[in-house]
Amino acid sequence: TMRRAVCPGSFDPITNGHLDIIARASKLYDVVHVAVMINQSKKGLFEIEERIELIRQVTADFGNVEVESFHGLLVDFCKQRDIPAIVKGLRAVSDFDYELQMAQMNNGLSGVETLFVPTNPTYSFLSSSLVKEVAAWGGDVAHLLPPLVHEALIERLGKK
Ligand code: COD
Repeated sequence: TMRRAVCPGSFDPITNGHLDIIARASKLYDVVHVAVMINQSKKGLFEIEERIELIRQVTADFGNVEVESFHGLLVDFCKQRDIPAIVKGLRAVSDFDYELQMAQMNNGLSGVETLFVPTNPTYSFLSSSLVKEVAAWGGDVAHLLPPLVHEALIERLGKK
């Protein structure tokens, strides 16, 4: 049977930091599901469908990554697809508190396990929100995003 894991997030948009975690997970599991979790209280820069399309394109070469959105609890996404493991990147101690809480809550809800991958130090300061803020003020973020995502970001910010 296939060993499955999920990499969940907002991915607004996907960064090299996310991509590094997904790439590493894709070497450890037969199938990696990338779940773009829908958060109604957070209006993103990119529509959910745009985020999915960008992730699909930049993960296509891995060959075992499936991308979809989900509205609801992550544990329900996992249950419906028989996924026993969540893979997350840990950037710094500041991530740890909240990630530990979510991992324990998710385990208590359904028994799903969370595995933490230490972020590549090149990307330890990187987040989608900082990238958007820097890019909005004209800062150079080309080295922090896949080229295709960078193009989409510049185009989106230019339109506003
Ligand atoms: N390097 C490595 N990994 C990174 C980096 C980086 N630079 N940046 C982000 N990551 C990884 C982290 O593991 C992070 O958790 C993940 O990518 C996603 O990051 P974001 O910023 O896109 O997404 P978040 O933090 O908004 O995602 C939070 C979730 C959507 C996963 C969470 O809110 C959730 O599970 N929501 C669903 C509803 C639910 O089940 N709620 C109860 C939770 S107990």
